[in-house]
This record gives sequence, structure tokens and C-alpha cells, in this order.
Amino acid sequence: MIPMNKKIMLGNEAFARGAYEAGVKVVSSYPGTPSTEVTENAAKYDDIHVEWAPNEKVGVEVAIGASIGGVRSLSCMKHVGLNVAADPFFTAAYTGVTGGAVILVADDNGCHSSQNEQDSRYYGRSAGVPMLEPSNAQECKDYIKLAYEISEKYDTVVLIRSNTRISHSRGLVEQGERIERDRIPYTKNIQKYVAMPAMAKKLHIAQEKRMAQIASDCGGMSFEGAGGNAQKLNTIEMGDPSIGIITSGICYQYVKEAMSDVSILKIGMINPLPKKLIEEFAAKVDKLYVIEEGNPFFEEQIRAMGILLAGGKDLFTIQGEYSANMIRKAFGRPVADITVIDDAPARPPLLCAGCPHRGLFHVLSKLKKTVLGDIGCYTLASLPPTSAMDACLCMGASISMAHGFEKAAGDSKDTVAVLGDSTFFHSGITGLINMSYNGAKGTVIILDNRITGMTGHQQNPATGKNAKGEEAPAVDIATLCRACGVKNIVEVDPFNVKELEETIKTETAREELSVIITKRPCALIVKQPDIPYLVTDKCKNCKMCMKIGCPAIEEKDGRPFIVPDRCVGCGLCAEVCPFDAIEITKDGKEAK
Ligand SMILES: Cc1ncc(C[n+]2csc(CCOP(=O)(O)OP(=O)(O)O)c2C)c(N)n1
Repeated sequence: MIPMNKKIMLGNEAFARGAYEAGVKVVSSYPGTPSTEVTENAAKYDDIHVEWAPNEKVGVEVAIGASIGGVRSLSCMKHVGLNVAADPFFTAAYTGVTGGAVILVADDNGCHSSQNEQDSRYYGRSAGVPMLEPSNAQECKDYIKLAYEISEKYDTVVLIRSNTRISHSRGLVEQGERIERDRIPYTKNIQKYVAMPAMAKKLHIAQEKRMAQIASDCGGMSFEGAGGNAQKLNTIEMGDPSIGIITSGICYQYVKEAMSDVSILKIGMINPLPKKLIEEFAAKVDKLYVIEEGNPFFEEQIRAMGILLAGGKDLFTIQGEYSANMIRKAFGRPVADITVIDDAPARPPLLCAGCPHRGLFHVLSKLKKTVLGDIGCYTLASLPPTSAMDACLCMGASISMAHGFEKAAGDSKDTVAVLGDSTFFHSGITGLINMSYNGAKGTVIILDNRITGMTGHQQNPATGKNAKGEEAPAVDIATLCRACGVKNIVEVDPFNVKELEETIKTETAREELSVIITKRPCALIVKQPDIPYLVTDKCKNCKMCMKIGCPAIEEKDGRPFIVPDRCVGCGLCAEVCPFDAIEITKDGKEAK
């Protein structure tokens, strides 16, 4: 039986618990897999003000403001989110904090749900802030608590680095009490908080000094682990001295599983590195290796210390995730027999049955438009059968790319920008302001499905609810576009295919900037009637219905067939059928 104060938690749930116990008062984040659940779980604690910011930059700025205001704060994001927040982050690394300030960044080794697999560890090093990396759920909780201690002791922002496996694995976590902390009274300090050149030069020197201090202290740093026991942050676990491995985070777990007999230096503070401890460990083992997913972040620094390594990235890849078997193979040890079910049917990512985005991409594909796209569920429309997206770079890029494309092509009639509601607020709006201000032509299509769909239904400024699910003011997208100077704004139901097609034809033909807002809630929030459609005898087998890429439509005996259990009754297939051959069933019986 699990004791009362212990709970099996997701890594991200444990981070939230740690923030709660540390007395955090403000959390401001933008969703992004694999970091999202930290903020969602923090929102369950009444004692914490938790909000979804429109983007990561705002999230970090709110957290820094709360820190200057004297309370502990947190901002969470995925790796690419830190690019967006890099501006406040780098300067906050100079100014330091009043209340403890922690930024949590979750990397996506293996690109499970991201556009790249950049290694965020370089951010800690290049901004000059301490960075911690836990290796299991208990450490997620313990390390974030320690991060607040370090933040306030050394007057610095602290970065916590997680990744998909740490954030999304579960483990037993011992829960403690929340320690309420009095707000640190605000005292004006222009030299510290106004980062103008004269102050920034001094702040930079101060920052270098504190990092040097942390570098000299980190070898012996400890934290309060489960059972209230003090544990070392960076630890040497001596085993067979013929092989020594320096590792951290999830790779520590893989090494323990693959080679429990070897000696390990487990690094908990990944920036700055504990030089003395590394030298001490190197002296104790015959052959020293570094095992780290991603770039040779440790390896290059350790080699630069003048320490001889027997192996690192020459044995392991920079791309993707590692595993215990990968390590066994690299060291010539027998690999464990793992049963891989390789005859499981492939499940390519698809827009859901009833997804409101589907109608739009059907029309764009039919009209052969060049689509400068963006990041959200709708990115899936780039795949067959619609293949209706030509480019996708980063959040918010669609509008600016469409503008640049028009400047190259000299015409905007065959081009549209497509992005979702959350993405529009995140960073699309600045591209629209740019187009409006620079007198651009072009058509921007905003897919307003009333939610941040791709990351699992987080609220956003247009949804009328906040991060705690309470009623909130809703920003009206059309009014906002008008205020940006756009004169032509049309709202349309993306399931009304004929009207949508006409609207796109009219708006793209204009010699002016226009915005089309497709309005229909995500199929997973507002249920369709759930009465399936049926292909009738009128079908001429043109297969137009199959071109919309609905997962409910299959080919059976050479003809389209609507799988009743998958059809949610949205009726898009009936809309696009040129022969009116698809009809709704009365109660679903005819289709069975
Ligand atoms: C800088 C950055 N932050 C966060 C993400 C994670 N992310 C991918 S799509 C998306 C939001 C999509 O929502 P929306 O634009 O409303 O489209 P929907 O998925 O609802 O169609 C988010 C937060 C990201 N890829 N990049």
C-alpha cells in the first residue's frame, strides 16, 4: 500500500507540487508539449495565481514582475518557447530576483511533438544562470524546491530543464506541506532593475561573480529529498572503476538500467558544471565516458577542462532519444530481449472526425492556393490527401511568410496565410500589424475553433475562460483585426463549404489586405449530433468524399464507406459530394 503522503505522479505533476510546497504565488506560462501539465496541475492549487499568457515572452515577464514584487514565481514552456522568451530571459539573468524566479523548460528529444529538437541546455550556459535537471518524478519535486532556494540565495533566475520522458513518466513522490512565505517588501532599486547600458555593464560583472560562486559551491550542494534526507545534487556512485560514466536526467536512468555495475557521476546541476568533482571522478576511473542525449554539451566542456574521454558522441547520436539497449549495444553488452509488436496497424496523425479545419483545407486544396501555414492541429492538413500546406516554420510565422512571399511573387492572389486562434494571439498578430502598416495585399485566414486544440484544450484570450476555468473577458478577433487597420474582415462557418469557397475567391481577388475568420468550435468540445452519415446508391464512386481525409471514411470493396462508429455526423462529406449521394441516417440503424 502507498503511504498517505506518497502519490504516483507524472513528472509534470511533481513539478507543480514542488512549486506549491515552495510557496510559489504566481505561475504564468504558455502551453507546449511536454511542459503543459505543470501549469495545468498548478492551476488546481487555490493558493497559486495561475494564468495562461498569450505567449512565453509574456509568461516570463509576468514571472519576473512577480519576483520584483517580492513573491516566488514560475514560468513554464517547451524548448522552442524559450526562444520566444529569450529576450526577457537573458536580461533577467543580469538583474537577478527579489522573490525566487524559476523558468522551467521541457525539451523534446526525438521530436515527438515539435518542429525541432533543440538542446535548451545551451540557454543556461549562454545566459549565465544555474540550471538543474531531475532524473525522476521525486527529483522533479525536490529540484524545483531547491531551485527557489538557489534563486534567492544567489540572487539569480534558475532554469529547470526537463524533457518528454522526465515530464511524462510517473513515479512515487513524497508530498510535503506548503511553506507560506511573506512577500518580500518592495524597495526601489534602479541600479538592479533598470537594465540600461551603464547599469547593465555592472550587472554583467555581478552575474559573472555569482556564477563563479555557484560553480565553486555546486560540487557540494545538497537538497532535501524523500524522508527529509539531505542528498547531494551532483553525486558519485562508485562501482566497477574500469568504466566511469558522466550523465544526467533520463540518461542516468538508462545507464543504471543498462550497466548498474559501472561507476557513475550523476549531474543534477547541469550549469555550471562541477569541475572539481568531474576531475575527482576522472581520477578514480580507468575509462571515462559521457552519455547525454542531444548535443555534446557536457562532452565539449569536459574535454575543454583537459580531461581525457574514452567516448561520447563518437558512440552515440545527437538525434533522438536513447535507451538502455542503445547503451548496452555501444558497450558491447548483451541487449535485453524486448518484444516489439511490429504488426500493429500504422496510425498516421490525422485531423479528427468532425474537425472544423477540414472544410477549409478541402477548399484551399481545390482552389490550389499556396498556403503559408502555422503550428496547430491544422498543420496536419499538410499531409495527404489534402496536402494543403506549403510551409510551416514556427508559431506565428504564417502571416509574415505570406507577406514576404507576396513581395517575392509580386502578387498575393494565389497565396493565403493560415493560423489558429491561439497562434494568432501568440505571435501572429504582429505579422498582421506589419502587413497593415506596410500597406500589404493578401489574405489571412484565422481558424477560430474556440480553444488551443493541439496541446490539449487550454483556454486562450478568445475563449472566455481563464486557466482555472473561470469566466474571463473574451477578446474578439474580428474587432482586434479591425483595430490593426484591416478593412475587409469576413466571418464564415468552415462547414458551409460553398460560402467558404466563395469567400476565399472574393477575398484573394482583392487588391487589399483581408482577414477571413472561420468560426466553429473544436469537434472535441462541442459534440456533433453523433448520428452517422451513409453513402447511398446514388454514389457514382467519384471518391470526392475521400479527398477530405476524414478518418471515418474508408474504401470498402472499391467504394467509399462511412464507418458508423467513427462518424460524428458533421456532414462535411455530404457537403462536398457532387451527387448528393451521402445522407444522414435517421438513427444510425441504416448504416450498420
Ligand atoms: C513557441 C511555441 N510555443 C508552443 C508551441 C506548442 N504549440 C503547438 S501548436 C500550439 C497552439 C495551437 O493552437 P491554435 O493555434 O489555437 O490551433 P489549434 O490546434 O486549436 O487548431 C501550441 C501551443 C510551439 N510549437 N511553439
